[in-house]
Amino acid sequence: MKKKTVTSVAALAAIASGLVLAPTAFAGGASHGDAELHAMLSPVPTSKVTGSGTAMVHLKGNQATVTIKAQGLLAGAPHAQHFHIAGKGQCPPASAAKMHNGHLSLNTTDGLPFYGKIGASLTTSGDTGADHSALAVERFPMGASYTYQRTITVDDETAKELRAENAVVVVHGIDFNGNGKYDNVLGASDLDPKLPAEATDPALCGPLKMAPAGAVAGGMGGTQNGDTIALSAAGGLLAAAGGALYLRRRSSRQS
Ligand SMILES: [Cu+2]
Repeated sequence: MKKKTVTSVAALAAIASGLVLAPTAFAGGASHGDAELHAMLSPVPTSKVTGSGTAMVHLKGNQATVTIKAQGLLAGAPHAQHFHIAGKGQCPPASAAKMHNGHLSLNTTDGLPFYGKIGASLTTSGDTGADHSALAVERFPMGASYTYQRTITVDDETAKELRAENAVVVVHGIDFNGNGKYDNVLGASDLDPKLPAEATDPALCGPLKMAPAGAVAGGMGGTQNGDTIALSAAGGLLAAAGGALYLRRRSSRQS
């Protein structure tokens, strides 16, 4: 009996590994249709940020409906936020930090090799371009916690990078020394010498990945688990199981 159990487990593993391959190929072929992307936002290493967040993007052509929920940020301060593109589609590791004004920290430039350049500025109103609105501090969300939702038009390169899962959501603005405001503890900003580095250093970061097919209606989160994606994308047979797994993880994360 025991041997038979082992065989069954091996068979299941073989099936599961086959399922992992199929949706990967499928995702790679989607180039023009609607895309649903999710990201879990985590603190950037060395930032002293303890917050978190989620991002969801529904992309239809070049129209991106963006929902970002963030918490645990510096209160009473604006938080620049962008799609970063054309890097490695990753958030920077602690090893990317450098000494800034005598403190090991990670400024926006330090992270560029990982998350890439700005593709779109996720402002609350007006222009969303990478060039003119990257630091439009009066048009970014304010406060420790916020929910941002806006439909914007992204350029062709950003749309392509979103579909290629090579876009990263970065929320900026940290309080490295915990004094409740942006100051010059880390020197001047690498992006604008008129601003303190704390105002522009990356705080939260999350790579945008295609949402599990069965989880689109469920909303936020849950894209970092390859097995969840595999189960959901496998189609009718396993859709229910994938959805249950997704919801269970979702609720366990929130508790
Ligand atoms: Cu940014």
